[in-house]
Amino acid sequence: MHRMRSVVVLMLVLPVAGQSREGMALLQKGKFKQAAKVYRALTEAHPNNAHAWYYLGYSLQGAKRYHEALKVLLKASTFPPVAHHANYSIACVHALQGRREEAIAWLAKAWHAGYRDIAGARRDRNLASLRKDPRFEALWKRLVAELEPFRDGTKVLHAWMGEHPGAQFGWVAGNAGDVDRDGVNDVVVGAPYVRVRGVPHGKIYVYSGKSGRKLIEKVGTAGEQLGYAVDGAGDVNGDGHADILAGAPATGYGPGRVYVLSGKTGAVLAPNAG
Ligand SMILES: [Ca+2]
Ligand SMILES: [Ca+2]
Repeated sequence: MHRMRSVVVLMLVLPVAGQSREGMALLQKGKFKQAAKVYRALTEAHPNNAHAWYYLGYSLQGAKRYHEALKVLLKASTFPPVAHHANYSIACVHALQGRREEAIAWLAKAWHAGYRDIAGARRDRNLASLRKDPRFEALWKRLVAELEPFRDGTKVLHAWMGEHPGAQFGWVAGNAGDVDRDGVNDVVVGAPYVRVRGVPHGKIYVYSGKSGRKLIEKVGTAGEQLGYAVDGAGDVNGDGHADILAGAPATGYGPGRVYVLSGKTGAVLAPNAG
């Protein structure tokens, strides 16, 4: 696994202004129209705020105001930090309106801007209209094949993407050991800036090394930034399932913790307060 970054790096990833607490809270409640108002005001006050543009587009999409959503998302897609999310959302809007060709073209753009969550795209209800289109699977196959020349001798077996911009999914990743006892080691990933009502709870994910399927997800408590460090713990409780170590430094919110989580259930086996 990667070692913890220095404090200097940490400061660079502290809260993004575009992620308004009020807007986030509204989005989490599915109140897309109200969220759109909040983000509209934010884009007016800060026209270069990439995240505000993206969340405005996302809110409009949620509110089914597709025409406006497209305009805003096209603007958001010009900002590199959110381009992959914006392009993906544009694909969703096209797919929702039955424009499959455009949707597939924008999925390719999302990929080239850094989008990698093929499993998420396959599940996404917004893309349901594409699932029976042979071009949908052919696209992923072609794009994954394109990656290979960039990595000498390395084949991409699985690629996952975070759920929220700014959540720092992939800040750390490590070998979890064989969590589900299928004979193949699994992968643990931290996303320490997953926010709940604007507060960084953090989250960890465990994925099957064999299928890429998500095996475990666990959100931290308020402020603790779970997933700032992750690693395999070995089989701590002797049940045959490899267990997980997860650090939660709670910078600025209180004492940190290190958790040992059951690989079988995701339950906390041992919390150690710092
Ligand atoms: Ca496994
Ligand atoms: Ca175990």
